[in-house]
Amino acid sequence: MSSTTTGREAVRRERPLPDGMTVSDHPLPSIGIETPQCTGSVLRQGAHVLEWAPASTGPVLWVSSKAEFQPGHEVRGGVPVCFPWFGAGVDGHRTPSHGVARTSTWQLIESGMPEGVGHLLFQLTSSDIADGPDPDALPGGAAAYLSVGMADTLRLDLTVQAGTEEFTFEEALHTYFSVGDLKRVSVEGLDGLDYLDKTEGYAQHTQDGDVTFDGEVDRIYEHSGRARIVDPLLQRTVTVAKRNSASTIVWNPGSDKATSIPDVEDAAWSGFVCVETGNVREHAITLQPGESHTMTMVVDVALHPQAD
Ligand code: TA6
Repeated sequence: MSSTTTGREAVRRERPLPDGMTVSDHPLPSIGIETPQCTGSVLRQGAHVLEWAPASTGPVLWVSSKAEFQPGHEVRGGVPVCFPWFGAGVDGHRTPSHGVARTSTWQLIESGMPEGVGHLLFQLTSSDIADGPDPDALPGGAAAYLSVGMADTLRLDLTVQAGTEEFTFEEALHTYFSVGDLKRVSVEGLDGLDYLDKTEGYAQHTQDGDVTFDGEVDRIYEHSGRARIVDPLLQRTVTVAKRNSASTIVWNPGSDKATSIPDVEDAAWSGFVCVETGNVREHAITLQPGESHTMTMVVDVALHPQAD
């Protein structure tokens, strides 16, 4: 494939897409999905689910109005894939932040509409990161696969396969959820759990009750179950279920820090919350040659119309 192949040509050359899926080059090479139950879009760069809107609830994911859609630049919103490290990595010195996967172009290796579910499977190998900031980030021929299943639920499976060498990695699906007004939102399911508070140098605390938001929240919870984002203004509860994930990261910059984030409108901080499915820090995964690991996230939305 010539280096000048555009996203549209690349996707066409890889395989014809099923009805309901369309290729676009703007703002970045992406695949639009329309099923009987939802619409959505996925960027080739980062195998990055950008939009997901069930017909019954409307958009569930948040994308910054100032998101930068440039090749090799992280996109603020949707579901960035953090891999093979989270933040600055376990040693605190890795760059770019959150790893090389989210700014690399993954290969589309499967697409379909099984039983009306929009399905895409992407692959990331060493050749896909060779021209990036850390060409050695996938040792021994390791590879990653992201399976996307879009319907009235959103299912993502991130599978990592070790190659010929032992491979230790962190991972997270850094999901940005739209909310009506974060000051009125609570996150349930984390009560009584220990967490590391990044705003306090990773000091350890125990969650007392539901998570509420008054200022910056940046916490890594010891959590392998479900979390629920209860949104009274949008009159809905978003449930984030998962498998093979020991870390739940909850993040919002708050009003003060939001002003220092160039691709977030100052006032936009109250319109989203990140509830991230991951395995980070002491829950980094180590695979022996030939082993693989799959982390799964399943999101669904329940409406609860109520007198506001
Ligand atoms: O998910 C929490 C976090 O690690 C925060 O510390 C904050 O840095 C956020 O990710 C955003 O990271 P990004 O690299 O997307 O700006």
